[in-house]
Amino acid sequence: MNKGIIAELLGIEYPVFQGGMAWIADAELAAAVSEAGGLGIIAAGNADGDYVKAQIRKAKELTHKPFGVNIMLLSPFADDVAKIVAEEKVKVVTTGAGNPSKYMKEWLAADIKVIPVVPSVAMAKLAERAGAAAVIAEGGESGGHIGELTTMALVPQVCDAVSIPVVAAGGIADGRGVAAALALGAKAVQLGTRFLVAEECNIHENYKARILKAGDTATAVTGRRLGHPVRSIRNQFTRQYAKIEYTDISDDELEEYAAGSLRLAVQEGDEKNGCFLSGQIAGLVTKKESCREIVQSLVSEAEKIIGGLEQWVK
Ligand code: TUI
Repeated sequence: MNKGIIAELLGIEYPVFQGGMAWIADAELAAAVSEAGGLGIIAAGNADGDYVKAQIRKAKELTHKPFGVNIMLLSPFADDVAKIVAEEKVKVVTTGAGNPSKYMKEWLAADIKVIPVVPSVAMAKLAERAGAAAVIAEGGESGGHIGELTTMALVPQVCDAVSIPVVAAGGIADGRGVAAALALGAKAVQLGTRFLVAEECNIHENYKARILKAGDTATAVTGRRLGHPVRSIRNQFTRQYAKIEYTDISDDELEEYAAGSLRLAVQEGDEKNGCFLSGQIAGLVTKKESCREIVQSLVSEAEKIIGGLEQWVK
């Protein structure tokens, strides 16, 4: 079945991306999503080049289907990782938390499809001019580092502003969200929170339990003062951060307070001091499933609502 312009462009079966979640999206998760017909994405996060290279090699062993690598542009290792994805001839690179322009030439020369996350129309236009194959318009309902606009407002405005395909992200966790995104003009979707509880997602069980019991108002945003707002599940970490954020604490001390909190959540399951990144849609995520079940149910639910996907994503 022809699943449209994005699937064709990337050689995948369904227009469903798994978000490149820092510390979380490893080769096993990415390969499982790609094997299920979506686009699995390894997160480079703040990891060094050796780690990312090893994850790429592992994913190549686990699947022959296309997968991507997400480069978090605030990482001190972004330059190294940018080189490695070109050397390893990764099919798709997504970027987050910044402007990837300085790497575009090298990536395009390596025949990589570059798909930046954009929080605004201006960034989407910039990405298109720089040679992006598509853009991911991510609304502030997402977990992790977020922009100002909501998915509902951002996606149609980006769709009207660029002629490359748009992938919608933020606040999508089931077939209704997929159908809504396509109705706004997107040609594909990216989900993070729903994949957190996938059987193939190697995070601490406490993290999965947090997501499974989260309701609609479970998340909060920290880090606005430093210019890097981050959405995560409310807990002692977010409450303490909120308490000190607008005191006379220095930027360095504030940064120091948050340093390591994501690792504590993902690897230690530290309910008090961990930063459990999550989107606002966590309330819809109520059961553990395989990546295959997740991808299949997203597609079949969306098809029930809007008919065959093909006519929406062509
Ligand atoms: O990048 C994400 N989500 C993330 S990155 C991350 S690790 C982190 N930890 C602490 C502080 C910051 C990051 C956890 N979650 N999503 C994609 C995304 N990109 N959302 C928003 C943006 C974005 C923001 C500004 C993209 C481009 C941009 O451009 C600004 C400019 O003008 O350069």
